[in-house]
Amino acid sequence: MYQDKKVVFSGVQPSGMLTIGNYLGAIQNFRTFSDEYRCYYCVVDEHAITVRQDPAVLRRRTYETLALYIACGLDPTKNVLFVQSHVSAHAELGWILDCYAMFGELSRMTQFKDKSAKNADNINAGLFTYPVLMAADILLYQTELVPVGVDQKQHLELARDIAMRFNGVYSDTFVVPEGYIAKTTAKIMSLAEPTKKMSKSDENENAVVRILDPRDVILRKFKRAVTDSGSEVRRGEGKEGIENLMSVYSAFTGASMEEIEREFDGRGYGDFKAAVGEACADALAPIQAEFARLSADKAYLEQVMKDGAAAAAHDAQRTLSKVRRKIGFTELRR
Ligand code: AQP
Repeated sequence: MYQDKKVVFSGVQPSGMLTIGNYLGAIQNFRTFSDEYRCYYCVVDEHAITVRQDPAVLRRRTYETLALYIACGLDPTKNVLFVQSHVSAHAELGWILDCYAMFGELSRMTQFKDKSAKNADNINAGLFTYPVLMAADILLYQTELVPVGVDQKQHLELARDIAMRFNGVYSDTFVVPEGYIAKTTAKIMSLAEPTKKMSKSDENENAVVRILDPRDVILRKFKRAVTDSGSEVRRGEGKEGIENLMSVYSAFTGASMEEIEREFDGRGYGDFKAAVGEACADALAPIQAEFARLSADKAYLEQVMKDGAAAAAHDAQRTLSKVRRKIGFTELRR
């Protein structure tokens, strides 16, 4: 705990331009904790290199992701916003925790299986141990709550297991974190294949709506979204595409699923898709304007990075020192 406040930690990989899945499943919820909790929101660039990245693009996206955090309402004076590779304690605790995570449990991670299938020519050890680094990210700050999309639930369970295992061996060291998963937006689906998660690294541009997509692109992507052969806007068997669009519409307008069914009763898919596109574009417009303003001020973003790294490194060091002592590493005396 920091200054008697409970801690929230979460991160986003700069592995592509962020999607409305990242926004609705994660970032949108981040700011709800800023007043009550000590919040750490990290751009997890060390996770991003588990998949091959172009260095110049990774650098640019790291700045963009930080700027998007701020543009989405995360005030750097109220939240610790930082870049993972600027705080070496993450990699250090990651290695230590590797020695407390089991090969069998890592082999069961579905994201490892999915990403291995997608990157068959680069199934590197980092891809395999990714959830342990994620556990280190979380446990370093004595985190109580981790707001994430449902795809990260399994990794979060692992972080809890590692924390409990370590605490069991050495006495209480880590807070055991809880996940915070938003109800209707926990998994926004691909617009092209509505049974698959929307992912920022999807090669099919029509499958994803990006936070920075221009209005006409957003409208076009929703218009083309794959649905079903019916015409009624309602939930049900075989209607994953429509249900996904309803979740998006609900998230951007605040309407409940029942209200949406009533609002679009008898109006057909064309009308509904246009309304979803409009609602999404309207909600993203202020974020896009703020992003453009911030992107023009690199000095400001660098200052945020610097301040965030200093604050995070200071707090992370307290946990790391405790861990080092408990496992029997020697200390260098000054
Ligand atoms: N489609 C989604 N619906 C709801 N939440 C989502 N998240 C990701 N996609 C959706 C949540 O966004 C946060 C950041 O995700 P990440 O960058 O750590 O990586 P990811 O989960 O692997 O996201 P992507 O977009 O699928 O990235 P790539 O394509 O690089 O693998 C997390 O809280 C995640 O749950």
